Amino acid sequence: MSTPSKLVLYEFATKLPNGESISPFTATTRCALNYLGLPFESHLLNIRDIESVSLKLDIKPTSTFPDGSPKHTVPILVDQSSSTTIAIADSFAIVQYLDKTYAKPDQRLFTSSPSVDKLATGAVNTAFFGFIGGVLGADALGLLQDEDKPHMIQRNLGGFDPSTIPDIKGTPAWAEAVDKVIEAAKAVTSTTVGIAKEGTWIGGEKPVFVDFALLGMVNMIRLVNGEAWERLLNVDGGRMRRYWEEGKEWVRFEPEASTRDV
Ligand SMILES: N[C@@H](CCC(=O)N[C@@H](CS)C(=O)NCC(=O)O)C(=O)O
Repeated sequence: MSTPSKLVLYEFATKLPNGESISPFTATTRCALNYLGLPFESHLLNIRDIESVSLKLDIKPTSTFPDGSPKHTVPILVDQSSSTTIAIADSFAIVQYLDKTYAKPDQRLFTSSPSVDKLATGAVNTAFFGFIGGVLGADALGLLQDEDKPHMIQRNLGGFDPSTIPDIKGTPAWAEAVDKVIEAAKAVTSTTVGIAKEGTWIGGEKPVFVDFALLGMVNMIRLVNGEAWERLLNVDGGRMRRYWEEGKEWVRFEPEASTRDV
């Protein structure tokens, strides 16, 4: 195993103290880096600058905006530990690279079937995006840098501004909406209760990519809405709380190892 001299993770900056990103995908990648014990630096960008940074690094788009145009995303990992600089986007591709390059035999970051890992992660993402899309959209948008809001509304939301939805927090309708997303999240996490008996993780005794993806989602909800997060931690007879307690160390954002490009 080689030891990296320089790993940089690109994330997007928010209005939170220290600029910490709310992206579940950058948090997933942080989890993998910290789990492997790899030192790295976070570079915090404006969302609207992700494209120019990606083009400079010669990275291809990872997806498309709703209007079909190419979309570049964070996380981006840059590894300058060898003579050839390696730059990769997409959390799954990045963690595959880390697994191949840095994981010790007892630290494998995927199951024996990466396609099953990808399907499982898709289930986690689908269940949890109910929080952001339907319930916490305005809260999440409120944490973005002011200059990123027009980009988010125009490019990702087809011109729809979630902050125009009347604030229903504290009403029975709000409690009902949060109930629905908690149920959706529970449906996913409970699937593995009783199967993965050996430990906290979906991966069994040790976490794998889908565990990091779930921790990334839970972290996003923690940052966006503490009340919904508290309720989430109580699902599955407290399994979610144990999950968080054991994994929060890996998902941590270290401001002292970050630089702000905004
Ligand atoms: N499948 C990608 C998704 C990454 C993604 O959607 N990142 C968002 C931030 S959460 C992004 O960079 N968006 C750029 C934009 O909206 O212009 C991954 O797992 O890395």
